[in-house]
Amino acid sequence: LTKDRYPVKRGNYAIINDQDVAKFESILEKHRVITGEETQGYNIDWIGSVRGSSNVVLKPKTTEEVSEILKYCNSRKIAVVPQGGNTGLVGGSVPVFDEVVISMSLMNQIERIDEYSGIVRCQSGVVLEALEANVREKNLCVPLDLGAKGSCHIGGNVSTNAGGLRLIRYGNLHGSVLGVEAVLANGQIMNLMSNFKKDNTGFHLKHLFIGSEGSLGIVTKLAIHCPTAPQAVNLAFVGVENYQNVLDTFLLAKKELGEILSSVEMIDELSLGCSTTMCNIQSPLQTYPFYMIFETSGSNNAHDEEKLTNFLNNAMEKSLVADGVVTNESAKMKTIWEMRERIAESLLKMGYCFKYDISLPLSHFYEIVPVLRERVGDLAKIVCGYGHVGDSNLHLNVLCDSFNKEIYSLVEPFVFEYTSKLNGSVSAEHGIGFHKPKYLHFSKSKEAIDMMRQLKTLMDPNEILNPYKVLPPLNK
Ligand code: FAD
Ligand code: 2HG
Ligand code: ZN
Repeated sequence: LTKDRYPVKRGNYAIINDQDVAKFESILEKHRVITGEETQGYNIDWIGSVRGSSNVVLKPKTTEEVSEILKYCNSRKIAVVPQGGNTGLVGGSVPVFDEVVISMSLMNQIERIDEYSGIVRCQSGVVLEALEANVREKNLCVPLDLGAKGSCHIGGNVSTNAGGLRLIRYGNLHGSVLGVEAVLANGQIMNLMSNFKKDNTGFHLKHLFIGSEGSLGIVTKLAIHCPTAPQAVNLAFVGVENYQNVLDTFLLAKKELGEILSSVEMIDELSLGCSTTMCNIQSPLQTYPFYMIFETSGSNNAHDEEKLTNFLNNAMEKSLVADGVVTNESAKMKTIWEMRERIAESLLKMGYCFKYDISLPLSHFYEIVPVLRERVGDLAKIVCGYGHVGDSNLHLNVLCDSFNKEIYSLVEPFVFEYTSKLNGSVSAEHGIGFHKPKYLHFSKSKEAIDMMRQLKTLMDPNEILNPYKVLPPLNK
């Protein structure tokens, strides 16, 4: 499967033998060394785009165990892949060949929630939704929310610098994560934890681990600033006739909702059709070419509700919005969010999906969807676009019955070239993983890639950490 799609050669790594397994069993308890049939699920990614053949999954509980494992693997030149909730969308979380999987799922302890400062310290394997539930008890919220929250780990989020639905409000994790603890390839523990927002003590090394997708170290702990949970949340779901109106409605929202705006999403007609049909959800609106979600989070419900209602009325008066609803009823808000958050799952249920996650200037944001639709013609079932328009991040999806080489060659590298010509980013939030190393140069200069490689050599000279991912092969 993999060989056919991506011709890569297995690196010169050791092949696991019985002594290696015995060593792992001596570091961990025996039942935390998984071999054989049970390793299957750890070998395939969420979208079914990469299938490895690893026979060993390790489940450490402590930083020291991770350190022991890596020290040994480095000495034997055994390749490893760190795995969080395995919800990554770029094939980065699974082995390509027989790399040992280091699953972080048992490193799920929350160490401290400080309700005064909002600073939370935890291990990296805490599931995002569980972290959210725990901090809510102290009237805080995690500054990150995404459709995969029920499975993804906060450590996986940090390692991919995940964006999600509220980045417009809380910024990205380079701002919210105050410190990390990470284990380097040689087993050395890097304590870069901090309990403060302000800590300008030389180089901010933690940033190397935020978004480096397990290629420089394994994140074992982190400190994250959690803001106070909003007392009032309101949602508007609107139908829009054309993309220019999407842009102008966004502008109006920023002007009229300013400080309480917490999410701005856009969904095109085909994308919404997928989630409503596949997940059997009844949309509160008729069919429109575009839909937008505006969420406000504030501290006074009457004030926020009034503002959001006025915004909708104004947008309708200006003929920017064709129809819309405003709600703060939790069941109704849940339905609206489900229509948005379950698009990825719905597309997956319908066939094989080529996924592109690009940053584009807003003036050209949606153009690529009809362009690509035209380019692939009847070969694809659906070409659709949706995403975090408030952050200039488009999710472009090309759905077909199964992996199809002809479509593949029509969309890649076309999408990346198109993006690059507009000075966009070939990966807005999902990362580079296994799918995109050869396209990195469309968004990064040669000098930047060279420095990335030097850092990799410094921190992981044997290249045991997540090989075949992130960095382009040397001969490219
Ligand atoms: P995994 O998928 O297990 O791993 C992702 C990468 O991080 C891999 O390279 C892995 O090796 C590395 N890694 C994982 N844990 C560690 C660790 N502790 N130390 C070092 N490296 C590690 N992403 C967004 O940015 N925004 C979204 O809105 C969004 N929505 C999604 C919705 C759905 C339904 C799905 C399935 C995915 C979505 N994603 C989104 C992508 C994905 O959820 C995120 O990339 C998420 O952050 C991955 O977390 P994870 O724990 O599943 O990591
Ligand atoms: C989202 O925002 C995710 O829903 C997934 O980032 C995007 O599947 C996609 O293309
Ligand atoms: Zn997204």
